[in-house]
This record gives sequence, structure tokens and C-alpha cells, in this order.
Amino acid sequence: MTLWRICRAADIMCNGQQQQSYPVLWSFRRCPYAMRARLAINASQCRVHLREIRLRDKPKEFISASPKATVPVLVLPDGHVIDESRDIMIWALQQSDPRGWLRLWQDDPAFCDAFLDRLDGPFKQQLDRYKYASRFEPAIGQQSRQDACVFLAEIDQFLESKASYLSGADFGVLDAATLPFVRQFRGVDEIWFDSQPWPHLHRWLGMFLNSADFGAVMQKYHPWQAGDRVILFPA
Ligand SMILES: N[C@@H](CCC(=O)N[C@@H](CS)C(=O)NCC(=O)O)C(=O)O
Repeated sequence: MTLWRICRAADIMCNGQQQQSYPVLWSFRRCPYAMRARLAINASQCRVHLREIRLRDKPKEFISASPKATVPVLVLPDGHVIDESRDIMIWALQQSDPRGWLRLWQDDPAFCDAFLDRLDGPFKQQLDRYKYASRFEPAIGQQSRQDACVFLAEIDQFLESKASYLSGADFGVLDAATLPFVRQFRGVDEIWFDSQPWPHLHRWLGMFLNSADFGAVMQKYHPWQAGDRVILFPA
């Protein structure tokens, strides 16, 4: 991935904003991948033009920017496309990282990658099978929830014994990358989730859901149409 080259090309577009052109972020409010990208952009103080889409009615301009057609997608002013949420997070925070969100990534990239591979891989699959259990054999939903609990209990343990946040003493990129998925998992059955013996995980999630960061990235926008007024994000 030529992320370094992309970052250099876009250096001037963020933060300093010497130029009037901004990257375009194709996004979907409730998508946890898009949420993590918006969290990092918001924390970086970069600004982008946000284009909200509906997944069931994707604009042709979105598909032509990224034929893979998954959100989030970031299109830089020079035409480069970044279409993986992790890469968008890193791109934004490499432009500017006033809150030190990338610290852990810089100190221990192998740990971050391994953690996110597990989150985006097995945990996400378990989450989908639990959330959309009616599409599978009845036992699969229950088994998937049970399997996912192992990961969540490990996070709870980590938050109890190692650090207040996944990223260390302060909230950082791993927290932002993970919490949207934990929120989605909780949303399947909040009463059951809240009754699980994970006090540190509940505190961590509760702090996130009540944070200004979460509020800033969950604003509602109408789906984008060609010719619409530009939406600057963060507002
Ligand atoms: N690996 C991608 C996954 C993105 C992804 O799967 N996003 C979902 C929405 S949450 C999507 O766009 N799915 C396409 C669809 O539903 O048509 C990333 O990290 O950005």
C-alpha cells in the first residue's frame, strides 16, 4: 500500500488547509467501519466533504470512485482513493494527531495489527451471525454470541489489569477502531449485554457513548445527490 506517498500528496489538504479542495469521504452513518473513519478524521482536525449514502441505493459516483463499493471511501483531491477504514484512520492521523491517538500504533504496530485482524476477522463474523441470526441455523446465532463473548471478556480483563483504554492510558486509535463494533454487538440485545459481568467494558463503552466525539460523528445527514450543497465534516 502506498500510504506514505498518499499522505505526502495530501499533506497540504488537512489542518493547515492552504488549499480550498478537501478530500471526499463517502460514508454511511450507522456503519461501524465508517464510524471509525469519522472518529479518526474528527480527532485529527482534518476536514473532508462528507457524502452520506444509503447502502441499498449507492450513487453511481460512489461506485465509480471505488468499484468495491463498501463504505468508508476517501477520495483525495489528487484522485487517490483509500477504501479501507483502517487506512483512512491512519491517513487522517498521520496528517495531524493533536491528541496522540497514533501513539500505540507507532510504539507497537504488530500488536495493533494483530488485534484489529481479530476484531475485523473472527469477531466481526461472529457479530454478523449473532445480529442476523435468523439467516442461519438457530444454533449458529447462539454459538456466535458465545464465541464473541470470549473476545469481549478479554477486553474487559485488559481494561481491568493493563490500562484504562485499549490504546493505553488514553483513548486512541484502537479504542476508536473497536468501540463502534462493540456498540453494534450491544445493540442486538442491550438488556442481555448490560447484564454480562464485564464492568470495565461497560464503563469503557458508556464513556464512549456519552462522549463529544461520538456525538460529533453521529450527526444525521440526508443521502448525497449530485448538485447538493457541500457538507464539511467535522461541522
Ligand atoms: N474492510 C472494509 C469493510 C467495509 C464494509 O464492509 N462496509 C460495509 C458497511 S458497514 C459495506 O459497505 N458493505 C457494502 C454493502 O452492504 O453493500 C473497511 O474496513 O473499510
